[in-house]
Amino acid sequence: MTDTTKILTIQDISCYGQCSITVALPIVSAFGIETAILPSAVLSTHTSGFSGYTFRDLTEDLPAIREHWEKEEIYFDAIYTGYIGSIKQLDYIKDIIKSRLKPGGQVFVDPAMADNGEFYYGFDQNFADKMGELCKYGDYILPNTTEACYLLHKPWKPDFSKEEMLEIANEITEFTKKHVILKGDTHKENQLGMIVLDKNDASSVKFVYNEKINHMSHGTGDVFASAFVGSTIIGKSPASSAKIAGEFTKKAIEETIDDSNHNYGVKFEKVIPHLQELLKSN
Ligand code: PXL
Repeated sequence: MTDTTKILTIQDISCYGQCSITVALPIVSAFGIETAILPSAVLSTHTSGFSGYTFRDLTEDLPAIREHWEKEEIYFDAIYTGYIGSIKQLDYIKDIIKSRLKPGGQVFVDPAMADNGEFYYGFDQNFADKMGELCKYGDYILPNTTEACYLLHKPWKPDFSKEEMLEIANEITEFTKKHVILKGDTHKENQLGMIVLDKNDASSVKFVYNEKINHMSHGTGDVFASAFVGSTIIGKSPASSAKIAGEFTKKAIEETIDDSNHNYGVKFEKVIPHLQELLKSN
């Protein structure tokens, strides 16, 4: 990373609810990285646990924003995508990557579309198949097991064995240029794990674990992905970044767990002041 490293994140703005851009912008910025945003949609809240939310689709703004950035010669060192508002945007995002990513720049794709065996509201297999095409532009992909199973057209279950996780991680390499971070390994008691691997290096496979907190929270995938992107860009290895992001997310859940009124997201803001300690010890 240099003083001028710039990243672009493309995901929705959920005005209330601690997810997507309202998580990515503060977390990636906390790593000292200049962070530009491209909102894929504006919603009054996120779609998990709220009803009657507004949804302003910004699909047709994407090419117009790209064209303006082309005129201004604005480029990015990395592009990080999350929740995407429509199928058409997936093609527009490929155009943005081709046009605005600096040579040698890195792409992070979090195929945020499903969890716990189900699609988020509004997504389906057709979307997942198109998302798979965007994933193939990724130097890093960060699916949970539900998203991986939809990408692979495989049945999902809440608990996969270590061998099954490895099989999914290997199969999902079809959808990345290089790295896989497969989240949601539950085979070890009281631990939440992930598999981190580089598809071009058979010896790179690592299981990374964090203590499991038994609490269902929204937005944790976005907190994890944002902390992973920040750590990777400042130069940490994929396995260290996964550990740091896992610890960051675990601490955010711990900050939230005793507040029964706070079930829509996690209090990641309380963890930002501890980021430097996390970086030093990993
Ligand atoms: O955290 C993923 C996410 C992002 N954006 C919106 C969502 C969700 C999950 O439900 O609804 C709008």
